[in-house]
Amino acid sequence: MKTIIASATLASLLAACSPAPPAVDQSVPAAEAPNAATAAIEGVGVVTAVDPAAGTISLDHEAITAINWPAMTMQFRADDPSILQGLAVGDRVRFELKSARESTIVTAVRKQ
Ligand SMILES: [Cu+2]
Repeated sequence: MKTIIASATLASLLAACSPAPPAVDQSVPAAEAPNAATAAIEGVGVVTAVDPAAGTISLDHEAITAINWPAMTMQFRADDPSILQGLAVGDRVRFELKSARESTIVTAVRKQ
């Protein structure tokens, strides 16, 4: 009797464990997949302007291949303005962008 119950249970488990293959959306390039879009991105550059009160910092940054950016000078907004305290024009920094989608927001800026 036990054997019969076990067999029936196994059969129902097998029936339940036949998932369809995961759908792969070929229209979304790897670089724009959700994970890539929300992952933090690092860059390095030199501070060309910083305004902790306004929460903005301009950086002459090197190329950021993760998001296909060439080297350029541009302004970023600090996720938390307090991370800009202690930084000065001319400082060489390593910084972290919030994500590929929110690429003009820096979440960390550290002197090198
Ligand atoms: Cu840029």
